[in-house]
Amino acid sequence: TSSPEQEQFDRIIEQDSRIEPRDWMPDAYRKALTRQISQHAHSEIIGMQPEGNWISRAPSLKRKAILIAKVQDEAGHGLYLYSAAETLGTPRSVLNDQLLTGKAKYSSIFNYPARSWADVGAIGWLVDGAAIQNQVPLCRCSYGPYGRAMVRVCKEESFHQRQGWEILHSLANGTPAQKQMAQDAVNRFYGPALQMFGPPDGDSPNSQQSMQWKIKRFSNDELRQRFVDMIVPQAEALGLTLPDPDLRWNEERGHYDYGDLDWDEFKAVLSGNGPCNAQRMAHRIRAHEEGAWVREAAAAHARKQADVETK
Ligand code: FAQ
Repeated sequence: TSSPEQEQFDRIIEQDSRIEPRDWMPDAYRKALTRQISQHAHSEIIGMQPEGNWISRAPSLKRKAILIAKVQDEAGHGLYLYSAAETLGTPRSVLNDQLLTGKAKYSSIFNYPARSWADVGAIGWLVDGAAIQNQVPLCRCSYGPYGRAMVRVCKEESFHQRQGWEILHSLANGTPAQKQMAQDAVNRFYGPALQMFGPPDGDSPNSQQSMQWKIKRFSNDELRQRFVDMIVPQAEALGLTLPDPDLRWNEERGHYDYGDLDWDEFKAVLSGNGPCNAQRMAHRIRAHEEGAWVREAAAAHARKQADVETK
């Protein structure tokens, strides 16, 4: 019962080749990608807020310059990803409306506050670290524009992770109060960072189909495990601990075992009841409204340019 188009699509997926914007694709594939890519874009944009909060209070000019560059990179990732999402046919204004009206999700992690300077370090190390772990396999995503966007994004995230690690390293080797600040930040961000990978596999409605389509290459739990395995030795190198009494090396599995995460908290955050959901949305809506004149000016400029070109 399969159409020639469907067969061609299946062949491309089977051969690990790429689907491009003008290729035929099943509606559900288009929809799944639009959902994931746009939510990824929204995450990058909302994700500027926790760290943006520290730009004016960074402890030195050098740290301020680095943080500005980092937050600007996130804006770039957001724009890049909106462009990739638009190639699937939904205009950016529609995707943006979905965010502003609360119909589209963004990553749970950005609903937590950045309370201290050490949090900026923990975000870089753990949040960007988790983002890389999740996004490196997305470089091989079956949809061309998304996979290609991820290549550059991952390079920049690697720099972000190192800057976060370096902030924590300085604090962990500073005064006892600074070390405590670093430990406190890690304690608060560890669980939420592990939840960035999404619900456990048994509770992940989209995974199976996404993996068949080679959008996702690994399951949520597989990537979470890789992340835990990566950060345990890094935490040791920092001289900090991870807040999980069940964390221990499992010789048989060749992985670290870790304790259950608070999935009730995750659900609460996803349904809008995290510590900063309301604040994040209010800020984004305000920024969008205050940016109206920029969009109008850009559109007027584009019209003028088009006029010049046709004359
Ligand atoms: N938060 O069936 P699954 C960054 C939703 S990195 C909120 O497992 P899927 C960099 C999920 O959307 C962060 N919602 O879904 C940065 C679905 O709901 P839906 C962004 C979550 O898609 C660093 C439902 O739960 N990265 O921004 C979360 O197969 C520092 C069921 O879940 C990406 O978006 C969550 N944590 O797997 C920026 C990566 N987890 O849509 C600034 C691309 C799940 O059906 C500063 N995305 N949900 O209504 C992905 O890899 C996947 O979409 C997953 C979820 C793994 C997030």
